[in-house]
Amino acid sequence: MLKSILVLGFVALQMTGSIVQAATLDKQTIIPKPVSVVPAKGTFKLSSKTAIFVVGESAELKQIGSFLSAKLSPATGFGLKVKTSDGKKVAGSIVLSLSANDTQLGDEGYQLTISNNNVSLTANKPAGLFNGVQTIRQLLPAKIEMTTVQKASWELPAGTIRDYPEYSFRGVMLDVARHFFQVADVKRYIDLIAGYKMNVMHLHLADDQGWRIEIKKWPNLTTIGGSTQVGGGKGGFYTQEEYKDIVKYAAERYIMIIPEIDMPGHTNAALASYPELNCNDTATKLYTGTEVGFSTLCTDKKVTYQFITDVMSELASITPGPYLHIGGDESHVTKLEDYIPFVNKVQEIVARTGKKVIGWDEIALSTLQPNTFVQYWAKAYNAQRGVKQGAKVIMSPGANAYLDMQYDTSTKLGLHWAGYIEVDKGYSWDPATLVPGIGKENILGVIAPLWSETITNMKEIEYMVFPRLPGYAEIGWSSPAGRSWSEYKVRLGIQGERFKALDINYYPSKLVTWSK
Ligand code: TNX
Repeated sequence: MLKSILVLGFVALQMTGSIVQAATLDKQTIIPKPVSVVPAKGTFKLSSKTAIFVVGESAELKQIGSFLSAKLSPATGFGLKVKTSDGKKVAGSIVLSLSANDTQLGDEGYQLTISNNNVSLTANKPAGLFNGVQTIRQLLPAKIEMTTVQKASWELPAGTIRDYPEYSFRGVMLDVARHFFQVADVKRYIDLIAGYKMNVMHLHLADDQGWRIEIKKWPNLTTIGGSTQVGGGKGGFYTQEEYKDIVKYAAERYIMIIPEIDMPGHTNAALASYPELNCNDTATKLYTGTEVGFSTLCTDKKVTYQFITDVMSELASITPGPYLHIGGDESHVTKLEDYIPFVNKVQEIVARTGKKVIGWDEIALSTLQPNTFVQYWAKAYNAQRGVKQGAKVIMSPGANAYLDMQYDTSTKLGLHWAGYIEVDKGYSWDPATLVPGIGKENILGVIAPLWSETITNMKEIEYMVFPRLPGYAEIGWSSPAGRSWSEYKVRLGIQGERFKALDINYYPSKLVTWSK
């Protein structure tokens, strides 16, 4: 009798949480799923004595150490110090170091080794260490993401993770043109994608409804073109200083910003700002509706190309990344015989800035330069045509990866022209087999776009983005051989606690059992 009470009591204790040992490393629910996980006995326990050591004198490594400390300190209350080490293991610490060339890990991979005494994170490059830091966050209880001191047992299960991405491009696009979003919102979005090891944020900076980036030689673009948005609200724009601040914030999280100026269509904001960009020399009216495909730059005017040269040069000068995105989609009122030479000329203009061109799949109708990239969103035929010209493809298929598509018929925000994308549909596709004739070797990576015709604030962004975003991160990072919806949805459900801790307004899809 007494014995069975004791046994029951023990079982109950096991179930109450705080005294339960963390599940072994191979039972962890990391997203994106790592390449290899080998569990070992024991756990590493964070304490007020734990320090973060970076090996060698490197400002960049110290910054990654500080990032980790800033993530772990608020909830634990431990105030983890970042120190420099000569490489000798210091008991009870987390050690970040760059290793000799571990070719399998590439530029973004890492190895994380956890024992009772130490956590050792190694990588070839700082980006790999930063990715490993995201894994450390996910190995701790979800409360680690909270900003006030929490009670929990801060343990990392022992073992070794070796991990590296399937694709080098993994990210999101945010449309800041239809509705404008403040710098603080863009930064929050950057933080959220960084946690899932994404490394690209594509900003759609100009469309019919608004021009959102300061161009010093063409000031009306922002004073007039940036003055409104869908629905007639006041719009807004980023000064070049603000844009540089976004770029820097992203770079500190190993995220590249790709700026897009859409042309020759989707240009009403520019056409309303400068009469000379119109074939009839008359400025258009500002536009606050949501139609697409009605505007075009005047493709046979000299001033048009002067304008593009100035815009692209200024954009290149504030963008350290190698890409400028020229849009090129839905130019329904540009004749094909004008569109093709236009795109060819714009490729030359961008080449003169030293950058590489990305454009939506329609640009494959033109003659692509060797360094031009095609972003597939709608027409397989266009993307295939790009590949036949030797271009690499970025996968953003509307029917699979558009974050503005509604989840189902009950979703209030968003659109459904490409169909409904429930969380399972968003997850269950493979970039390398989606389009005939386009294989892994032709693909740079995956970008999930959020168009903002119906999206007006950060909480709405979060609702459309979560919980689909971790799925896109996993499609970009993890091998398709190890992916299945039935296994993934369990891991996703457990992320629900993290979404809560991060105060993310996510869509609680009924297809997933969300842990509270
Ligand atoms: C199509 S995707 C567009 C955008 C719209 C989006 C809405 C693409 C290259 N063009 O202009 O915002 O659909 O889902």
